[in-house]
Amino acid sequence: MRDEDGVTIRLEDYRPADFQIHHVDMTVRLFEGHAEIDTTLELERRPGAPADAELRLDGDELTLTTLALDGVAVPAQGFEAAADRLTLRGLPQSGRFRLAIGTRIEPERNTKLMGLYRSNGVWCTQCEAEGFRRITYFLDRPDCLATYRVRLEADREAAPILLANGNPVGGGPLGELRHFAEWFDPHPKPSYLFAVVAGRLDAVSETFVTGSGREVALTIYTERGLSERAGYAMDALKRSMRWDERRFGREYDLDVFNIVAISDFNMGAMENKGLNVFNHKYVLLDPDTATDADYAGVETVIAHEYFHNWTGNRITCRDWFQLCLKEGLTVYRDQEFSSDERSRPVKRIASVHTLKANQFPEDQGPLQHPVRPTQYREINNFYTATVYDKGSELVRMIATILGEQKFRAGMDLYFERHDGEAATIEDFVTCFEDAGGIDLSQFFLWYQQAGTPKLEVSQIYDETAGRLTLRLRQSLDKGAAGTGTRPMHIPVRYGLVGANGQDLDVSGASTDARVDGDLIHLTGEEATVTFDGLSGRPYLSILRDFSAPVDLRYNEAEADRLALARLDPNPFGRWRALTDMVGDALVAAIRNGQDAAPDSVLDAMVAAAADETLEPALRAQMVSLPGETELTRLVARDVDTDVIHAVRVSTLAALGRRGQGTFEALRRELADTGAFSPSAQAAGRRALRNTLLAPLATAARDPSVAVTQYETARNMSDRLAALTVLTHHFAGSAAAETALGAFYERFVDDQLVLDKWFMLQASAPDAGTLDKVVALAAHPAFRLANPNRARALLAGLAGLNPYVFHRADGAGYRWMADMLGKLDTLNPQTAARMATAFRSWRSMEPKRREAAQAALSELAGRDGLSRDLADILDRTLR
Ligand code: 0A1
Ligand code: ZN
Repeated sequence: MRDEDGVTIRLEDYRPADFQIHHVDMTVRLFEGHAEIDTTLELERRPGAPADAELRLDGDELTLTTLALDGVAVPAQGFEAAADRLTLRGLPQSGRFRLAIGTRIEPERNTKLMGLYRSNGVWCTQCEAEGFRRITYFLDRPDCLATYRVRLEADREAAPILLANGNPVGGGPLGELRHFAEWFDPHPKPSYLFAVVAGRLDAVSETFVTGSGREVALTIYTERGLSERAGYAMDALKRSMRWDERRFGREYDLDVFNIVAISDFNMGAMENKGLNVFNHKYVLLDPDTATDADYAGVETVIAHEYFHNWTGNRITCRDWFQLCLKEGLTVYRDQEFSSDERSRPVKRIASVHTLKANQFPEDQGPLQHPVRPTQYREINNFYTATVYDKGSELVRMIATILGEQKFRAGMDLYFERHDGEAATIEDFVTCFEDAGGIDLSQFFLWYQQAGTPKLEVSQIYDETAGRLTLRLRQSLDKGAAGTGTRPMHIPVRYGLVGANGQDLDVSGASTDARVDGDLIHLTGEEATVTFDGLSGRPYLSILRDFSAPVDLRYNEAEADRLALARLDPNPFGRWRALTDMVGDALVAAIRNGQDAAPDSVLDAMVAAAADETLEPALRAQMVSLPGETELTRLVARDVDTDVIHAVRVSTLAALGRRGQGTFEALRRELADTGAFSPSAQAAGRRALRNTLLAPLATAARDPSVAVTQYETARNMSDRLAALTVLTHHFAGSAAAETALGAFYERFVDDQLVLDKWFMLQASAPDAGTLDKVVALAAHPAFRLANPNRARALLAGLAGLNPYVFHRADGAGYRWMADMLGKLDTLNPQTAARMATAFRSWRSMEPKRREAAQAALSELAGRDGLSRDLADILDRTLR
């Protein structure tokens, strides 16, 4: 299905494989320096497949050692073997047959971290999307489901623990030095969910009893000496399992559930059936080394991978174009879990913040693609914010449109209808049409049309008639993906807020659209909604809870925003009004050469921080200024990051001056006393207290408040917050250098904390940062081959530090391009991912734009780039 150019894969070319693999029997023999894999496939020609169809198995950097058909070596004319393909001809026309394939691989040399590799001595695998073909030849596509029996053999010293998917079925010694273990997974699965792990690992275990009384042994494995930090992850796992039973009626389906935390991993984690493999960053926590954000991240990722057991594993994807079928849905589920476990409005605000920060720029730039793409060159490059986060928003909109009960009925139908299948987005959406008795064909455009729709809102109030008229208008540009611009079905949740802060009754609205209580279904280009009999002009709280992922354009009076920020009964609405006001004020200051945002806006932030009717976590969100990266997005064209930096810093200091008394009192009141709790409530108090640190310290032009906090901190959230203020606002000062040095000494043996140390320095908006980063790249603790460490430095600079990355002299771009070139030779997937930092280069002012283009073009012109990196660079430059 590859194109003439040999690389483009298209959705329209999908067809099922000619052969079916019913069962896989595998023996993995691990040795120092290499591994031998013996695989027996139980195959059958698919009914209707052409009689002359060849069996074409995928491979990637493989060496074939043996090949036998039903026990007889295949003669040379019967097959063709290359590193990336094994082709067999003349296979039986009917009935099952067995193909035995031997391969030999070198996990130690696998720096791509795809397939079987070694991380800190531990053998582990990553097979999504196309890693299984780096272990053996296979129909490495998600619609080929098979049962697997796996036997692992290894040295007993080097690998006392031997794990694979499914349930353990046997094991024992093999002579004096070696041993084996056997696993059987009864659930047919695609190869991307295959996993084995072997090594010296510590463990924590607990038992979980499912709703129907089945006992499941839960174990989390870590590198030696770290299992004490897995307690919170275990707790999160048990809560996830219970939640999925309650909320979606989904029970776990094997006797064991294993999680392994490893230190070299390209992504966050992987949902392999019964054997999840995690980047240890999303497992290991304790108060001394992890922040509250880390705790929330672990909870979310543990839940996400667990939820995949039903949405991804039991029902998988027909092809990789359907990736959002499992990812969008599973993100929706993990977000719902966090909302139920923590605070719904705080979680919603955090998700919207992430969506705008990561997905909006993607959707509005050169890497734009529909939630369900129709073509790709390298599937690894489609694990994007659009597939995950916008994909989740689409599921959320379906839930909003159907309402809670019908949505649940649709989910039940989906599980019932497609369990054990490899499904499509059409299959998924049809379940909600059937369960909801509703036509979602227009809604389906959300999966097909790329780009963020604009939603323009205006209002007219007729004083004498007591009539409010709302106008809504949607539009969608043809962006880089070149998909359609047809009007979509946009659910717009709203409220009318009276002067006393009460929601008015809106049931009497008259409209040319469909209005369902507080939900306007905008399906045409425009709609008008009219409310009569009002005794005064209400405040319009629009797009409550961000009911659709749109770019809201609402010419809202500042007085309305100030009022809504104070009294909207919908907490999301309060945050929305305030942050839109703050964002607009900063953009105006940046564009008009003003020093800082006006006092009226800052005072509203101070008031929000002090509002005791709101939970502290929400107050922290409301008193946070947008970061420089966010401002870069908001300014959108002819961006000068020096100006952004200057205005943001003066605004921060101005905020500290306006709020000084309030903030100091709050910080005293919220001071850390008593024992550490990772609860959302305790974390919210820390968040509010720590958010106030930067404005206070910058206003005082004095780091001492941060120094004191650094020295007295009793947990990582407080310590890191103080260190961030020191390194980012007092860079190069003795106070900052002393604290950085002390931090390094204290945590020199802790890989996860050292990542923070690298990232903090790379993300400091300071003229001296680039030199520092160059030196850090030569630091003995820096390892480009470790994705977390590489990300700390490269994404710390290019993703979190626009002031330095977008330096007018182009030095930031050149450094990044150079590092990406080096990283690409080791780990193309991670290099490609980090190269996306260049995606907004066209929104820079001309000088920067030119410098970025030059750096990008130089890199793109190099010989031997990976397909991963070349794909990102080509699309970014196109
Ligand atoms: N399915 C995983 C994400 C994932 C994708 C690719 C990987 O390759 C290195 C690893 C993980 C998830 O959504 O959690
Ligand atoms: Zn996922």
